[in-house]
Amino acid sequence: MSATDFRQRLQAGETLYTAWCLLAEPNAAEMLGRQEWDAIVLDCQHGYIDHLDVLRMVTAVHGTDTSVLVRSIPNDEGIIGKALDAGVQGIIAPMINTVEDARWFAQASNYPPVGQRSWGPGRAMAMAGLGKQDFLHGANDLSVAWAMVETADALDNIDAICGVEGINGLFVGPNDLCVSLTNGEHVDPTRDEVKRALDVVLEAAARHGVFPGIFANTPELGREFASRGFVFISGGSDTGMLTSGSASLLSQLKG
Ligand code: 3PY
Ligand code: MG
Repeated sequence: MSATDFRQRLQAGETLYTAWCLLAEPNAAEMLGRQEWDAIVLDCQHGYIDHLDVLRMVTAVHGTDTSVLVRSIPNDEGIIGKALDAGVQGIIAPMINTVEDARWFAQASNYPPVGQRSWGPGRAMAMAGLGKQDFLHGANDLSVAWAMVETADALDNIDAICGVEGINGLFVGPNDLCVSLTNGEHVDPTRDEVKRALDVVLEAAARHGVFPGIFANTPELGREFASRGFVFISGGSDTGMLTSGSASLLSQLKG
């Protein structure tokens, strides 16, 4: 197993677990990379991670067996190209609600003829150990493009979204999905509306042969999602681990 095997491992039927980084701290990413996480996600949408941080965090994790993915920013194809050029194993694109959004995302993450990714993969090509020609022809299969399902619109358009060539996975954001399905009333991934929506996502993923992934707010939810058939599951953020680890230590210390 190596960090670059992310897509092959999913194809082989493994269920992979990822830590979620919000802090722009290469050393923290490296510490997570040295543990048993299959992957870490660098969150450029809600985390404090910018273009340059992505490069620094990817290189910090290099040398471990942990894969690195980036959650991109809506309507920002720059971060997608830069992250792929830095050698990440996948992009998780938020708020892919329509077939047009999915096409935009597939264009940004794939070289022609599938998309319009621009050439300049210095580090990614070195990591893959490939020359220019082989990288140009192989790169589209080296990473996974995850379209985030976070709204009622995305559910309505789910078949069109996963039918777009170059989209390899659906990744559910159950918090935003709950907000959307309850018209701004609730943010609770355990609600029945969300549970029913997860079946829609799992069935569409199976119909189209794309990977189903999901963000889990708690380990209990993560286990439930794995048993339902999700194959890529987030299991906690760096900030959450810092807070809960610190709270547990303090309570042991002070009694
Ligand atoms: C959501 O649950 O909406 C997410 O985007 C998870 O990060
Ligand atoms: Mg979200």
